[in-house]
Amino acid sequence: MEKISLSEERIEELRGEVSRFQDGRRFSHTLGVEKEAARLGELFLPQEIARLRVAALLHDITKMYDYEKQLKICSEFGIMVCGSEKASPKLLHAITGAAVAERDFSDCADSTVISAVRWHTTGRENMTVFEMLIYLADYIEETRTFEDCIALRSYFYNGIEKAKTAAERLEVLRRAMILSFDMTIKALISEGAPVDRNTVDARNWFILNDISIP
Ligand code: DGI
Ligand code: FE
Ligand code: FE
Repeated sequence: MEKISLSEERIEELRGEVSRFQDGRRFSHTLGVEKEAARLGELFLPQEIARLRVAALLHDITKMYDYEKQLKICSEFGIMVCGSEKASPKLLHAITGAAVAERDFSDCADSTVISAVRWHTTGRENMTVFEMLIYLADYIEETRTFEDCIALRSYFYNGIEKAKTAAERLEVLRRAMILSFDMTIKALISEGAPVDRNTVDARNWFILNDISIP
């Protein structure tokens, strides 16, 4: 694993850099994800809190770019855009975000951070716990006011309050991940929108597997 140094000063500076990529609303969301990722880190990966905060700050780095710009970045990086991503342009920001994080923030984005940015929208089968925490933080951070986000936040924290052991906490995380995919897939179906295969694979994987911390 690459060695990166993440001082408090560098994280503070990164916050300023990211703010230049985002309008006020999006940046508030980013700060909300940073805060939530740190909270989830306390529960599951206390050694990784600094890196989780960096991944949270970078996760939507290209979200403000329009479809044309997303496609341009993909072509610059030689990334093939498949049919599913063309049909759902919102999926592109996770792909371009990972590429831009790797190119422009290499002093603080190692492969763990980059993969968390890459998979924060759809999830994937065999997700790492680090990826799960960024995905979940994005869904439940405090500035999100959609009904599904509020429901998932309550479901998760009510479960955590009752969980007594590390294994029980991981089970709460697993169930929260499944609920998130169920809600996203239902919403996409009700809109008549395509569901990315990674989202479906992720849901099935969480249903069939227990989570463990390596
Ligand atoms: O970038 P954010 O708004 O913070 O959140 P995000 O990266 O989770 O993106 C959320 C949007 O992406 C939301 O409109 C639902 C959509 N989305 C998530 N998973 C899928 C998806 N859209 C399609 N078509 N397929 C998916 O699997
Ligand atoms: Fe996003
Ligand atoms: Fe986000």
